[in-house]
Amino acid sequence: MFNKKICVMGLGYIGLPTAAILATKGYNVIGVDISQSLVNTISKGEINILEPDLDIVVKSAINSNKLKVSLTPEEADVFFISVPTPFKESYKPDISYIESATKSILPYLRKGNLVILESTSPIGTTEYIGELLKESRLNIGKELFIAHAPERVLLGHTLKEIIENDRIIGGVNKKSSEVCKKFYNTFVKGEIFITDAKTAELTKLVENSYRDVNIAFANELDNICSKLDVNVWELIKLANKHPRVNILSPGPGVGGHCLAVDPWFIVDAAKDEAKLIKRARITNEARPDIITKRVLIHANRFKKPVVGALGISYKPDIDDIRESPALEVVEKLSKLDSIELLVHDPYIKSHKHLNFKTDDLNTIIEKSDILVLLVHHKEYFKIDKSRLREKILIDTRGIWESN
Ligand code: SAJ
Repeated sequence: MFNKKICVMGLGYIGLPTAAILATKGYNVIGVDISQSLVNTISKGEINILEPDLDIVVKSAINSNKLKVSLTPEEADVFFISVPTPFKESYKPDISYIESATKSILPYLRKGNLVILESTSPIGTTEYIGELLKESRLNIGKELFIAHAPERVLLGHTLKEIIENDRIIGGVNKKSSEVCKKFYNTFVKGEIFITDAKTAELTKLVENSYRDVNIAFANELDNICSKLDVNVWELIKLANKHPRVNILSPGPGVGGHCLAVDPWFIVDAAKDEAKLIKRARITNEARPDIITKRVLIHANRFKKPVVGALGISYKPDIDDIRESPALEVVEKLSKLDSIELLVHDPYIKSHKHLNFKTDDLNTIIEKSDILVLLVHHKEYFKIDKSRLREKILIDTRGIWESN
């Protein structure tokens, strides 16, 4: 089995660690990406994202020659598609990256190949890949196996979760599911459950929508508590003492490329039915504005206050700013002439999309009249609270207010 060749299309947050893991398992892996600079970086054994131990695994995979990277695919036994699935205007899913990755592997397909779609996808995408791949003249489901195996990893825990998480596999037919399951069993320790392609697609979307709806509930509680002048952190802590209550944490909104995107795919597919899912998205999307207004209410009491914003990434201890609500708050604040804004993030010192520069944490704490905590990075837990006594604190993550 391990002398098989694997072609991984898309070397992002999922594709690269998957390619590196497969290479260290002994597979011959060719990793493909459309970005020349990314291909150059990885071919040197380096990486461009912050993910524990990924640098070590990629370096060893490249050095052992088991992982090669390229701009174009090659013939292989198994093809992975792990490219982004964003949305376009009006929250319509955009599967153009999947389409072009699928078309680009067409000339390399042979009898017995397995094509796996790992990207989170709108309902019907796996079947559609089957349609596109008919051009290979291979009999789909008999000579060419196609399955959706949605990724489930939590950034920051990627290497462990790729191997340990249970997986859902939905093939275009039963044989495709079985062939795919057999392959995953060679590197996944978690249990593997087989279903059809459509159910696998919806399962993945539902997992992230479930979390989004639950966070929306927590965010709504924060909106309510702010109106009623109740400490939301104490409220949630107390309510969670009930054996069947487990409320998540409010925050400045919901970021990342999953929770903030995937629920819209369900709304798009079942507009009239997915009412709660849509409402949750709207509630979470409104949060950056609500937090910005909270800052302004305090700022208006000063002539030109110094506002220190702590954290830019979409969640703690990563450098990912995709759909980051913290970044949205910072961007809104950076447009105001009535305040002087200072920004800090331990993982993001500068970024081509940011129109502000980041400052030193100590300077920010010293100079700020108002401190708004947007991301609960480890470093912020270490701030000496006596230094915060004179400041107005807007703690969107509850690290100062909860105790
Ligand atoms: N957040 C809150 N309150 C909470 C928990 C999270 O505001 O109580 C916010 C975070 O700050 C962040 C956002 O939600 O902005 C999303 O963070 P996350 O840690 O919940 O999830 P992701 O987006 O990093 O990863 C999710 C995971 N899905 C689920 O937990 C159901 C992961 O397993 C998926 O693989 C991933 O989406 C994906 O790629 O789909």
